[in-house]
Amino acid sequence: MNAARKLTRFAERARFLKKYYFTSQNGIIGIPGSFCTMVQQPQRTHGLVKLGVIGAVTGTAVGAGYAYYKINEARENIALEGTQLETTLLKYKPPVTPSRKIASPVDATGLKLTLFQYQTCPFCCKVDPVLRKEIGWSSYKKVPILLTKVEGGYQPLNDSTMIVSLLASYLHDTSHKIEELANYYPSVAMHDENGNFKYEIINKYFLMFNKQLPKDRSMNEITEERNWRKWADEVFVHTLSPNVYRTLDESYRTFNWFSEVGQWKEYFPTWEQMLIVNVGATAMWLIGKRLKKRHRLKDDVRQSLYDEANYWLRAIKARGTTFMGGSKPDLSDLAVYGVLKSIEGCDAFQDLLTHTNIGNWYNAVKEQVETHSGSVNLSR
Ligand SMILES: N[C@@H](CCC(=O)N[C@@H](CS)C(=O)NCC(=O)O)C(=O)O
Ligand SMILES: *[C@@H]1O[C@H](CO)[C@@H](O)[C@H](O)[C@H]1NC(C)=O
Repeated sequence: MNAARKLTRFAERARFLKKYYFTSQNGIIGIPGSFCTMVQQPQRTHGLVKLGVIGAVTGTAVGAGYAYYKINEARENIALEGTQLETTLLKYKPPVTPSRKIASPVDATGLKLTLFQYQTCPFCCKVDPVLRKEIGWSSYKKVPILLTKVEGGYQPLNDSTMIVSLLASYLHDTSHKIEELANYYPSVAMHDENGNFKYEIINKYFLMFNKQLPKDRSMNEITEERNWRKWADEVFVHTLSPNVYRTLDESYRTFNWFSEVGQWKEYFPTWEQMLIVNVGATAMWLIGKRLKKRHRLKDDVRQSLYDEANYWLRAIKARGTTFMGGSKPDLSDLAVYGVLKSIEGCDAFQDLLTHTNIGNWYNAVKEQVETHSGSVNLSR
């Protein structure tokens, strides 16, 4: 099982998931990369085992060796429970060439940021609107990662939600240093509800207001914003994969779109690109079915997508404002927008526009994001 998991993860990260990244010279933004499978939990590989994709690897010898290794690893992980990772600075910038640089004329933050991302990854797209953002140098292996230039080096920031919370906290009170704020968001060792070991930034949805609550916002609004951001990460995002990889045909179209947006033609030889699209589309179509079960989507997965979108829209309607954040998008608007932005070129997105009213809200956020890129006052 574990060998299988390793192989799957390897395949995921391997060449066919080409990454690119971005630098913002004096402020905000980044852009395209490629695609994100959005299958993060290890349990997903059990399906693949059944599919016999890697049956041969699970020989008994390997199995026994692995079992021993795993038992030890599990013991060590239990000993780690509750401990925090040190936040380390990089002395030098990793030698990667940005695929795009953005210098905003209206930036007043003085921030120098480099975003490592996949263009069509929902988590990455969440960071995109606030700012935007390759990773052999990092022991944290997911994207997005944001590199921020600080005194004496570069501070890597790990998780999309934490990145957004940290930057919003910084913009709220720029007297704080980024590296100080990073210490307020520690990665803590823990075991999740399935007993899997992981590091979690427990307070990642919280902004550090430093005793000065924003004057124009009620406690209730702040709490709501947090809950909706959580909903975007824990509920809404899970409706995507089963939808964009719903049928083999759809899965192919989705991959062709990734290939376009990620400019795979420029980055891979034709044969490799074909391999990626074919293997990727097929694998994700299969994995999509597992994810549908795991996240208990309806038989008609589109319906689940529409239902969640409508749940979101009803809440905005109840407020009587254009955005969840009022007359300007707040961080929850940006989170939901980011998630949807990652599937903009998919059939599922078009269907969502025809079957729900989300287009008005989506375009309104889009306009704000596009006209405010580089602005300090993005989330007010
Ligand atoms: N909680 C993380 C999730 C990020 C994530 O799962 N990123 C995917 C791409 S969409 C990834 O890098 N996966 C590689 C892996 O899991 O090893 C966040 O919000 O940033
Ligand atoms: C990011 O993750 C790496 C590896 O898990 C860790 O060493 C580093 O301290 C983390 N960064 C922050 C800011 O927590």
